Amino acid sequence: MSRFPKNFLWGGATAANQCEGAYNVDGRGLANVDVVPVGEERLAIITGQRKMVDFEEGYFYPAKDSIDMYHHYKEDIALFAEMGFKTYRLSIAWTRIFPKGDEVEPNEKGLEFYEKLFKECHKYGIEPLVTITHFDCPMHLIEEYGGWRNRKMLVFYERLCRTLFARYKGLVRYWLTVNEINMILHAPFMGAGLYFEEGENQEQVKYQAAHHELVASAIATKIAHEIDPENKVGCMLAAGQYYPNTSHPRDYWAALQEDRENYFFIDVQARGTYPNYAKKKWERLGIDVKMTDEDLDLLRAYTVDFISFSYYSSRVASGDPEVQEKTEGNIFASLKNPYLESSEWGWQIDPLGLRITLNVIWDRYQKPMFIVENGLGAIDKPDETGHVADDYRIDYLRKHIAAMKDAILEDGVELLGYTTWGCIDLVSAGTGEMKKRYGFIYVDRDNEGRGSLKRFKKKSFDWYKQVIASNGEDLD
Ligand code: P53
Repeated sequence: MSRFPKNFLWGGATAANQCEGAYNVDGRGLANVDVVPVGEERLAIITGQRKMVDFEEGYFYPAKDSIDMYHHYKEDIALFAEMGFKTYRLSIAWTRIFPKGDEVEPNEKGLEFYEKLFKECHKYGIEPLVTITHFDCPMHLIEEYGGWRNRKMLVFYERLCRTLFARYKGLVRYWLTVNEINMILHAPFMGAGLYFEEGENQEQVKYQAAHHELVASAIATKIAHEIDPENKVGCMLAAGQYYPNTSHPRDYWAALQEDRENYFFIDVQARGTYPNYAKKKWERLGIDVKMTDEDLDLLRAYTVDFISFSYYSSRVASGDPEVQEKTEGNIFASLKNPYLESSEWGWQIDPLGLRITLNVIWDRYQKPMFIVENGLGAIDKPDETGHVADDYRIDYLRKHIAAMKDAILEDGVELLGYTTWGCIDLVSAGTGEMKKRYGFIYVDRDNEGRGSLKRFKKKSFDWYKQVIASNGEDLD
C-alpha cells in the first residue's frame, strides 16, 4: 500500500509582521508592513497607489502588536509541538536584524530572538522553515533608495542573508528567499516596498524591481550553499492554476497568458533564464529591464533546490472582454467559477485545483515542491470556554490534504511537506483584519486590537494532531 513519504514535513506557517507585534522592541526598525492600516485605504497603500510612510493620526495599524508572538513564542511553539509539527514556517523581520536596512553591523538583540526561537523549535524536533522576506522591507530602504526598484537592494539583501546563514548555521536548513514573489505585480508596496510617482511607467518599475529580487534570490542560493552545503533554498509562488472560462480557444489562450505572468518568476528561479514570452512582452510594452551579464550568469548558475508555493484557490480567465464578473476580496481577483463554493471572503474553494496545480508545477520544473500555505480564512465563534468548533476548517483542510495525497500517491509528484497558513490566528495580510482566522489555535484579539491575547485550542487542533500522528492516513 502506498503512503505519504516517511519524512514528510507536516506543520504550519506564519509571517513575522502578521504575528510578532513588538514593532519597536529591542531595537527593531520600521518596515513597510507596519505602516499599512486596516480599512478602506489599505488596498491603495499595499498596491503603491497611495503613499503612507509612517503612522498617521486616525488609523489603526494591526501589525504593531498583532498577537504578540514576540513575547508568546514559547507557549505557541509548545502548542505546535503538541500537534506534532515536524516543521514550522516563519519569517524573519528584516528590521530586527538591520533596523534601517543599510547598516553594516546587525542588531544583536534581533539575532538573539530568532536564535532562541529556533532552539525552542529544535527542543521539540521541529525543523524551522524560514522565509527571509515575507512582505517585509525596512522603511528606511524605501524612503532612501526606493525599495526594490534600486539595484543597491542587492547589497543590503545579501548582507542580511550572509548574516542569517552564518548565525543560524546548523539551526536552519530550509530557506525561502522571497514570499510570493509574484505578489510584486499585484501589491507592489507590500511585496517590494514600491510606491509610484504620477505618470510613471509602473510595469517598468515592477519588472525592474522583480529583476533585482530574482538576482538577489540567486545570490542567496549561492551563499547559502557556500556557507553550509546542507542548506536547501526554495522560491515561493502565490500559486493557483488558471482555468479557461469556456472551451473557446481564446479563453484557453487567456488562461495561458495569466499563468505565464505568475510562472515567469519561477521559470527564472528554477530554470535560470528569462523566458522568451517575457522578453517579447517587455518589447511590446516598451519595458527595458536593465541587467548585466553577471546578473544573467548568477541566475543561470544558482537555481533553487525546491519550489514552494501558497495555494488557496484556482483562478479563471476569459479572452472575452464582455465577461467581467470577478470574485471579491482578493488581490488576485479572478473570474467567478460557477462550479465552486466560496469562503466568507469570496475566495473560491477548489481542492482538485491543488492537485492540478501540483501536477502542472511538477511537469514544468521537475523539482521537489513544498506547499507552504493553504487554509481557510473564516469567522470563528468561540463558546464561553473559548472553544471553537471549526468543522468548516477541518472540512477544507481534509479535502485539500486528500487532493495532495492523490497528487503524491496517484500522480507521483515529489512533495517535501505541507504547512497550513496561519496555524495560530494572526492578522490578515490582505485586509488587516483579525477576524479572518486560519488557525488551529484561537487568539483572543479583535479587529480593533482588544482582547486578552489568550490562546485556545480549536476543534481542528485535535484533528490536525491526528492527521500528523497517522502521517496523513487518518483524515476523518
Ligand atoms: P489573507 C492574496 C492572495 C493569495 C495569497 O491571505 C495572499 C494574498 C494576500 O491577501 O497572501 C498570502 O491574510 C500570504 C500571507 C497571507 C495569506 O496568503 O489576506 O503569503 O501572508 O496572510 C492569506 O487572508
